[in-house]
Amino acid sequence: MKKWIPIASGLLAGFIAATINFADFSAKTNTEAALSNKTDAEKVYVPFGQKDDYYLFASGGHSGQMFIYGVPSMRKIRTIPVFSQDSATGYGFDEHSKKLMGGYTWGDLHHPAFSETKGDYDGKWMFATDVGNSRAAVVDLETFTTKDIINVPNTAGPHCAAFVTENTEYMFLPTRFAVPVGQKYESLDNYSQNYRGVMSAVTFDEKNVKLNIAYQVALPPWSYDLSDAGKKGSADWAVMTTYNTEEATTTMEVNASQADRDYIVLFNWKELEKMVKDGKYEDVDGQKMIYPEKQKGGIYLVPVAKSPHGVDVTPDGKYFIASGKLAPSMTVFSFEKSFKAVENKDFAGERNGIPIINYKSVMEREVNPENALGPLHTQFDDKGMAYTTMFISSEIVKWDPKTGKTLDRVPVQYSPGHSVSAEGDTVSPDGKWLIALNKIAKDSYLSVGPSHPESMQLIDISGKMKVIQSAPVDPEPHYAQMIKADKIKTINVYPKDEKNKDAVYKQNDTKIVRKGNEVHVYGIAMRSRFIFDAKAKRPDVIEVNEGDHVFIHLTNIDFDEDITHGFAINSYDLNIEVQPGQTNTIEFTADKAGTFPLYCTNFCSALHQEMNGYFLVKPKN
Ligand code: CUK
Ligand code: CUA
Repeated sequence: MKKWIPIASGLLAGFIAATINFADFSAKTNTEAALSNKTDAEKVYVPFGQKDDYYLFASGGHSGQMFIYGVPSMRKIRTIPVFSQDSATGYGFDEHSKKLMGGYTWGDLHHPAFSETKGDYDGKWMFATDVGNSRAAVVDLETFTTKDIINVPNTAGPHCAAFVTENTEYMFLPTRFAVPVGQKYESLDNYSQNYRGVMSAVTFDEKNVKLNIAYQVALPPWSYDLSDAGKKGSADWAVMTTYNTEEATTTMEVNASQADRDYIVLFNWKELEKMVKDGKYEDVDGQKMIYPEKQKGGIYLVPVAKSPHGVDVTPDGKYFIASGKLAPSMTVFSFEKSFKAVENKDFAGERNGIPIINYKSVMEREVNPENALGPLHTQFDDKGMAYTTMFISSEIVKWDPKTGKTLDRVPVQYSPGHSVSAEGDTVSPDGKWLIALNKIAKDSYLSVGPSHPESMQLIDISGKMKVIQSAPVDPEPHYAQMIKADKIKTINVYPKDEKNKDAVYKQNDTKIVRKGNEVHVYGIAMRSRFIFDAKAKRPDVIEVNEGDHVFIHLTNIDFDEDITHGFAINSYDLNIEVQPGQTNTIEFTADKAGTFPLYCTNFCSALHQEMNGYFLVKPKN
């Protein structure tokens, strides 16, 4: 226990020390790079015509997007806009995505999570949450597009999420910042009484592609940091770390690190589900809210070294491992012992009405690799070995959760947050690659000024750990998941949807319909022209009156892979795309009179440059 204290009080010193260390590491890694032999190069070389073995889905942090890379080449393949506008794809401009974004322009995407079947990634859906504006999203992996976004009420930054249960029954969204229920005004003097750290249980309706909030839990007003769902024998349970159990309301850096202990919240979601079924909740603004101080039996606290960050469940579902952040240790806890402690009411009092499990009864071991500082997150290989990122000492430490023995370590450049291993969050990780998601890329790439990109370093973990490739990445890879490429089944073109009233597939069906001051254009995009009204003198011209409310429904009738068309109106700040076979709608008010060229933004044929027309807005008088 004593070991935790000196590091905790010296966090700042630790960060400074880490900065000083950069220089030595740099020299060492450069020499290593110079010596890197052909075998390493061959390992990451994916010749033209061949494809990568894995997809990497990396969080885009405050870019609000998700980045897709191929592994092992580390080539970037795609950006999927999720919470932020993206003019490259027209995301946030067309009606569907504009509605999804709910009036927000940006997001802070932290933890991507694949849908799972029996604890294995099934390659169908990808979930993510937005810490910036408290939302949750689902991405369809047939098209790599965002399909639904919901706002999560009573929550201020669902940072912990998203981690899904074994069969995607739920993802749990605990809050990073405690707020009063309903986010109503409340003096911070009443923080402990009136603020709450609400966790939401979100379900996914696959048939209707809708995210829903099943219920919420009004946890104590603490910060919830990371979570993970149980597996196999612990599948009904989930864990999450807390900090600021001090309930500090200012100068958090100091005040939220006072107590020696914080907690891991251990909860049984089957029990919570039952409470909801039995009506053991309160209706709060239409949400089913469970108050743990009133409804006992589903939620427990496990003491842990102060201010833990990550908590990760081992692939066999037997242990959960908390990382110290301020303490140089990883603590391994036993699920089985926890269940026993719950059964025997082996408690050491309670906090806010929630029983505290006896630390000694459930703690399996505290692991302190020599001079390893700032453990944050842990991943696993096919043999159940753990790989923990050390933020302050800038390295990955491989160790055995069953013995606590350090097996290997490798320096990374620098300050890794998460790392991700191939199929790393499943019940059967592949044991092939580990990617360090580094916060600092200093000395890694050509300079682009005072601010650098982040870096992702590919580590071969098949033998002794070795960094063999590195790729720059935009802010900010908080987390990523890596899936076997053959699990993802994309579609080539959007199928015809005869039921879609906005879609037009034949040139002669194109038309412009006026109803009062509303104008509906049913148009077609094809190589290499727009047709808005085939019967008109100029089929590629839209003419409206100033003040008209305009809807342009556009269908791409090139049912041909990769023939995407864009649609932009010059000086009107509008841009959407239609992928092969897709119909998209853009809605706006023609509030500027004048002559505005419209054109295809996506290079689609030799005559792409000719794919244009005019948007004419007749002035009012
Ligand atoms: S957090 Cu960024 S390093 Cu959002 Cu998963 Cu730990
Ligand atoms: Cu269509 Cu360029």
